[in-house]
Amino acid sequence: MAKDKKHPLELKKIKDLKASQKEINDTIMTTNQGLKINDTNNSLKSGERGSTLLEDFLLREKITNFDHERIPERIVHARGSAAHGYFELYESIEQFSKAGIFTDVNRKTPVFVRFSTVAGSKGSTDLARDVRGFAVKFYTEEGTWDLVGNNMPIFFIQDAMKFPDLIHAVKPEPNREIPQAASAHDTFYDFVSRTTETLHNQIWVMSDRAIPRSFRMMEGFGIHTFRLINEKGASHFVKFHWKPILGVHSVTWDEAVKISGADSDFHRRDLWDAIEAGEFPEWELGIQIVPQEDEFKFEFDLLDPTKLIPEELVPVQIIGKMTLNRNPENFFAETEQVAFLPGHIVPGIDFTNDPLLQGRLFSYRDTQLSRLGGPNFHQIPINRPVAESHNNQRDGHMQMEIPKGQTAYFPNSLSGGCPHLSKIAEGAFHSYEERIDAKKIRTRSESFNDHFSQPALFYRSLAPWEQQHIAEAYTFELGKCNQTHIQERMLWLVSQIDTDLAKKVAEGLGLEIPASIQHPINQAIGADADVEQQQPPKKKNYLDAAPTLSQANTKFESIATRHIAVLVADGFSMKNLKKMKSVLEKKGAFVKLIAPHGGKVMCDENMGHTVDAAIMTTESVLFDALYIPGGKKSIEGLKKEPKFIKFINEAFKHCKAIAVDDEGEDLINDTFVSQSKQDPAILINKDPINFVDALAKHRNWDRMEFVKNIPV
Ligand code: HDE
Repeated sequence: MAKDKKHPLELKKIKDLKASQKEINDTIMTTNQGLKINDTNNSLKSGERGSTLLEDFLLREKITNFDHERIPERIVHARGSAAHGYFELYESIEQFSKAGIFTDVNRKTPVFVRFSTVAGSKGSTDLARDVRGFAVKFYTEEGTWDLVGNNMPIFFIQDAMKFPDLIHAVKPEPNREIPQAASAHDTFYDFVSRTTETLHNQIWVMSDRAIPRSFRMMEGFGIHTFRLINEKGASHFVKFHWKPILGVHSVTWDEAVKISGADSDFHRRDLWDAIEAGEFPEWELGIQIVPQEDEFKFEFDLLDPTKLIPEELVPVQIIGKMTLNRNPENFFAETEQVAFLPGHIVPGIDFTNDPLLQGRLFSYRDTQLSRLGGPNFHQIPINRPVAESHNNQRDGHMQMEIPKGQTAYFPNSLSGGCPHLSKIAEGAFHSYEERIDAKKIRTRSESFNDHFSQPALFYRSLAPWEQQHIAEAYTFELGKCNQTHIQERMLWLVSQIDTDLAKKVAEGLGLEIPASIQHPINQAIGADADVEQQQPPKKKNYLDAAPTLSQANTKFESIATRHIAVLVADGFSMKNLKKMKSVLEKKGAFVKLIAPHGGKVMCDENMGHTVDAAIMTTESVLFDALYIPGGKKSIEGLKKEPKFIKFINEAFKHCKAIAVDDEGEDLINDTFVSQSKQDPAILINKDPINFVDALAKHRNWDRMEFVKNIPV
C-alpha cells in the first residue's frame, strides 16, 4: 500500500517551507495580472489635493477584492477552529469493513478536523454553553470520508424536517437579534418544551459537556447508527466514538462566563498553542458494533438519533488513533472554506435509514453551493481528495481546472470510453442492498416515542457535582426566560426526568412545579397536537446507571498542556520555583509567570526573569492551577496589588489545585483558601509531585459545597 503517500497539502507545505524564505525576500508586489506595482499607499488623483480618478485600476482592484472578502458564514457551526493531522489504524477490522482505512494498518491517512460551536456567529465566544461540532475529513486513498459529528452522542431531533425549527428557536430572536450564542431565551425553551424529543440532548447541554476545558479534552461522536460493510457484503451496525487521550474535562459556568470576557478565543488559542508547542492533540477512534440480527434487541430504536447505546450494553472497541500535528496556514482558505458532507463515504461504510441522517445527506451539499459559490467547491485545495477524480461534470461557477478533450458524456467511443466504470470487486462503491417493502408514509415510528428514559439514565449516571452543575444550568437558562408558562412547562418536563432536579430548579426560579401541563408533550403526533392532552412519558429503566456517561470516570492521568499561573513579584524564591517548574515542565505542563508588571521580575538570586503576563492583562480563569513560591519581599509585593487576592480566590472557588511554599502561605492567609487548608488540592510546603497529582485530577469537586457561598 502507498504508505508514504502524502496529501497534496502536505507536499505543498514542504515545498512552501523551502520556498518561503526566498518568497519573503524576493517576491515583488504585482496586480492580479502580474503587473509590478510601485505604490500601494496612494490613489491616483487630479493633483496632490484633487479628487481620485476613476482611471485608478490599482485602487479599484485592491478595493473590489476587499469588498468581496467575506463569504456567507455557516448557518450553523459558524464559529470554528481546525487543524491538520493523520489517522492510524491499530488493527484491521476486516471482519466488519472492507474500507482501506479500516483494514490497512500501514496507512497514515491525512485528516483535517474542524471543531465548532453551533448557535453563535463567526465572531462569537468560544465558551458559549453549546454543543461542539467535531467534523473529521479523512483523505483516504479510495476517496474522502467525512465523519461530521458532535461532542455529544445524541441529537436534539429525530427527523430532518425539524431542523430549521430547532435552529430558528435557538438562534437570536428574529425581531431584535438577541441573544448571541446562547440558548437561554424564550424561543428556545418554547420549542424545547413542546418538542420532547429534544430533552435528551438538552440535558447534555445543561451538563459540563457543553463548556469544555479544551477541544482537546472532548469526546466526539458520529451520533447516527451507520453500517460497516465487509468484503462479503455483510452489514454490521456501528456507532463511532472519539476518545481524547487527555480525558474529558470541563470548566465551570462561572469560569465560562468570565473566560468569554477575558479571552473569547480561549479554545481556538488553546488548540493552536498546543500544536505549536508540539503537544499534539490525540483521540482514539472507537466503534460499537451491533450485528444485523440484533437490530431489535434494544429498548430503543437504533435509527433514533436521540438515543445512545450505553457502553455498558455494547462496549466501545478502540481501533485507531488520530493525531493533530499541524495548524492551518490560512484561516480562510482552510478552516473557513472546508466543506464537510455526511454524504462523503467510501466502500466499506454505508448509511442507515436514520431519518435525521437521511436529511443531512441533502443539506450539506445544498448549503455549500451558496456558501462557497457554486458546484466546484471540491476543487478548493482543502476540499480536494487525495484519490484522483475523473468524471464528465463540467463548467459552473469557479471552475478551476481545464478539462481536456472532446467528450463530456458516458458512454462514449471518441475518448476510448473514458472515464470508464469499475467493478465492485475493483473497489467501486455499491450501496448496501437493504430490503425495503413499505408504504410511502409521512409519520414517526412508534419506536421513537420514549423521550424520557435516556435523559433520566444520563442524570442518574452522573456524580453529585455533575448533577449540581445541571441543576444550576437549568436554573440559569430558565431564569433567563421571560415567560412563566414556558418556565413552568419546562419544570414539569424536568420533573419527569428527575423530581429532585426539578425541585432544585423550581426553588431557584421561585416557581412551583405544575401538577400537569396542558398541550401535548410530543409534537410529533402532528395535527392532533392542537388537542389538549396528557401523554404520560414512557420510562424504561433498562439500566440503573451507565457510569461511562460521567466525566468522573474519565482519564485523570496527564497534566500535559495544563497552564499553571505562578504568582511572583521581585524577590521570589528561585530555589522553590526551579524545583516546582522542573517537575511540572517534565510532565508537559506550561508554566507562566504572572507579576505586578510586565517586562522582567527579579528573583532572590538577583536574576531577571521574563514575565509572561502582567496581572492587569490576565485572569485566573485562564489557568488550570496556581503556584506561589516563597520569598518575603515577593509576597509583600503581591499583597500590594488586590487583583492577586481576587486571582487566588477565583482559582479556589473553581476548585483548582493551589500550591504555596514558605512565605507564600502568608498570601493565602488573606484569601478564602485560609479556611480550607485541609483540602487535598491545597498544598502547603508539599513536594511538587503532590501538586502534579492534584492537577491531574483536574479539579477537587469535593470543595464545591464549601466554596458555593464565597462572594467571588
Ligand atoms: Fe449539521 N449542518 N445538520 N449536524 N453540522 C451543518 O453544513 C444539518 C447535524 C454538524 O465544521 C451545515 O457546511 C441538518 C447532526 C457539524 O464545517 C448544514 C441537520 C450533527 C457541522 C447542516 C443537521 C451535525 C454541521 C452548516 C439535521 C452531528 C459543521 C454549514 C438533518 C452528527 C461542519 C455546513 C464544519 C454543519 C445541516 C444535524 C454536525 C446547514 C439539516 C445530527 C459538526 O448543512
